[in-house]
This record gives sequence, structure tokens and C-alpha cells, in this order.
Amino acid sequence: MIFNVEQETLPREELEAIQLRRLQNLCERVYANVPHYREQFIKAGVTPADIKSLSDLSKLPFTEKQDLRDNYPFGLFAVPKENIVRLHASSGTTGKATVVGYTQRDVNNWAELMARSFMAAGADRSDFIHNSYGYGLFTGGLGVHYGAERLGATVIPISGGGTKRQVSLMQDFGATVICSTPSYGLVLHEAAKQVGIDMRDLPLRVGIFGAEPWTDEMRNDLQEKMGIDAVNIYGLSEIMGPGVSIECAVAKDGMHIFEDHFLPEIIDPVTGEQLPAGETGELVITTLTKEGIPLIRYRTRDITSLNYTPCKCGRTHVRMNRITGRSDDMLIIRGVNVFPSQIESIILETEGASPHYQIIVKREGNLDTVEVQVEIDESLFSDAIKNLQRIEMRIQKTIKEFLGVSTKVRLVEPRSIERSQGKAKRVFDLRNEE
Ligand code: ADP
Ligand code: K
Ligand code: ZN
Repeated sequence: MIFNVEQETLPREELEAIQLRRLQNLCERVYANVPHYREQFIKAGVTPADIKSLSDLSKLPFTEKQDLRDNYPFGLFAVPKENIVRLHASSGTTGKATVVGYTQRDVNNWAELMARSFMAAGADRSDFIHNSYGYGLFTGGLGVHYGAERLGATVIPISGGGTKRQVSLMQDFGATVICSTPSYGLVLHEAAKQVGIDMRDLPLRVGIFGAEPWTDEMRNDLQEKMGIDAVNIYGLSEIMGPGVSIECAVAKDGMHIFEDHFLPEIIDPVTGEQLPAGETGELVITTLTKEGIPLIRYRTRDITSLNYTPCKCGRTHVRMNRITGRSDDMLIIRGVNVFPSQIESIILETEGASPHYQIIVKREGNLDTVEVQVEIDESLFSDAIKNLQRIEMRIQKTIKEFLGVSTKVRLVEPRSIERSQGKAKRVFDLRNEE
């Protein structure tokens, strides 16, 4: 089931022709209307007329989060302020918030892309969509909301928080689709158990999880706990919000990027060179249709790779693989690069460990130390200390073996790690604090 069959199954040649036309138009728009871009183009010695093929993309300057900050709040907007119908701001996971603006057309396109996303995930107009993404400046809530309405489904705008009530409303209203961060999915499941609801007995059948990195092991866990198909959705406020890409339920193997609206590249994050298809690096996206705040070669800081092989579902749009982390998130521990998601995979594969964890990095003398705190599975809580120590040792040993870093793994009591309503904070890097 495909929401926009024509656009989502375009032969690549036709797709690329559309992309080129839109890229040329984009360059003209930003050159004429955004002083920052005109300066950057001039500095790079390029004019809109130099973009004759898609490969000319690499002549264009990158845009970084810092550029949005330097032009805070509205300096990168490409239309008169009265044409902006909505503002959002990024959640500021890594510093000061950045502001984005949408024209009516941007908002309409976003709704369509989210409607496409729902259908890719296996939802349709008969679904009841329980939307636990936060409503407000964060793009998650409203992005999902308007997409669900465009699809013609029934949206339940519950937002984050009040977890036990959420669970009973899911039961009362018979939600069939849940949208949340994967970590909040776990929190919902936990609350359900506490009030005596087995989520597998609910009509729920699809979970659309995103907004933070997660792993295939976490997918299996959520699918098992809720009796659903769980798919990965990706987006960022600078580019649009949720619905930049999503996995199809048919393959569950990488997220289709809606390429008629977004032009992706993978670059080496250090040299900025474009990498060949299939290689892993930083995802860079150019917005092809956005009017309010179009972005040229925006460096997402997210690490992934692109898969151009045809997909079983019939969509021709390229797939991006699961994000292994943000380049900002990568921990360098005594010279070894580690992504929190790698540690997550190991924890989730260990029997007796729950998926609730946090990683605390400190510097003692000149040495980095890592403590991984993992909640014990409730069923094991009363077990002999000896068994618990065995679990700690197993995780510790596996991390050392697979990631090459020594850590101290500590099992902690069930529910002792703080639960989040949105994006979970897993890493506490205290190395640069007194
Ligand atoms: P902030 O940068 O303040 O967190 P956003 O709310 O716009 O602002 O978050 C976008 C970021 O969230 C992405 O750049 C990415 O790092 C992360 N993200 C979103 N969806 C996913 C996903 N499915 N998997 C991994 N990370 C994701
Ligand atoms: K409906
Ligand atoms: Zn597919």
C-alpha cells in the first residue's frame, strides 16, 4: 500500500530529472532571497547557473547547525515573514535551540509525507493512531498529527506524559498504531504491566518509533512486548520534522527517504568529501521543495549509509540504514570510538538485563572511566547475588570483546533509572566538568 504511487515509485531517471529541476530552482531562490547563501555561493565561486547536473551538487557550500544559530532566529528564511504560517524549534539536544518556519505549502507537503509514512508502516484510514510525541515547538507531535489526519485516520493527540492514563486510554479507545520514541514505548509497556494490562492483548498492531537512535535488538524487544510490527521513522526539525524517511513494513530494512523532496548524500565527516554509494558517513540533506527555510547540503551529524538496491515494497526511493549515532554522540574512550547504540545492542542481547540503561563517563586522573548502569529485569531482582554478578561480568566482557573498551557494568534496581517522556538521555559525559 503506497500513499502516492506516482511519486514513490518513479523510475530513478525520472526521479533524478525532477530532483535536478528542483535543485536548480532552489539555488535560484536562496541566491535571490537569503543573504547568507548569496555570500556562501560567492565564497565558493559558484552561481545557480553552474548547477547543470546532480553531480554539481558537490560544488555547493554545506550548511551547518551553527549557520542556523548565527542567523537566529529568522535569518535563513527565504520568504517574507507574513508567508510563514508556523514555527518550530529543535529540542536542543546538543546546544541552543534552532528555529524553523513553514509556509502553508511546506505544512501541506509535510502532512503528505507523514501520510506516506503511515502507509509505508502499514497504517490506513481505518486506524486509530495514538500519538505520544510531544506537542509544541518539538516537531514530533504536530508532524504526526497532520499526517494522520491527511491519511484520514483517527488521531489521538495524547502528547507525552501521564503514562498510566495513556495506557488506559489506549485500551478504551482501541488504538491500533502507537507513535512515540522507542524509549517511551518501553515506559508505556512498563506502565501497562503495572496496571495489569498486557499490551499484546490490545488491538495495537503497528509501532512507529523514532526521534532518537535505537537498535534492531530494541525493535525485537518492542515487537515482542507489544505484539506489533515496529518500524523506524527519521526526521529532524531543520529539514522538516518526522517523515523525512521511514521504513516500509514490507522489508523493515532501511528507511526510504522521500527523494522527490529531499536530496541525500553521504560525506566523510572529517574531509567533507562525498562518499560512494553504500559507504558509511555523515548524512547530508538538501531540501528540494521547502519554501520557509530551504537548506542547501545540511550536515545532519547523523551517521548512516544509503542503499540504492530495489526494495520489495516497490518504492524506488533510496533507503538509509539505521543511524548508528550522531557524530556529536560518539564517545571517544581512551582513543576508541564508541556509539551508545553499540552498548545498547549488547545489553539487549543479555538475558536478565532490562533495556533501561545509562552510560556515565568520567575522567579519573588522566584516565577515562566508563560505568554502564543497567536495570535488572524485574523477574531476576530477587535472584542470588552470584547470578547478578554473572550478568554484570557477561555484559562487561562482551563490551570489551566487541568494542575494545573496558567498562564497569553495574546492575541497578528495577525502575531506578529516570524515565523520559521523549528522547531518553543515556549518556552522561562528565569528563569536562569539575
Ligand atoms: P535535536 O537536534 O535538538 O534533537 P530534533 O528534535 O530535530 O532536534 O532531532 C533530530 C535528531 O534526532 C536527528 O538529527 C537524529 O539525530 C535524531 N533522530 C531522529 N530520528 C531518528 C531515528 N529514527 N534514529 C536515530 N536518530 C534519530
Ligand atoms: K477515519
Ligand atoms: Zn520498501
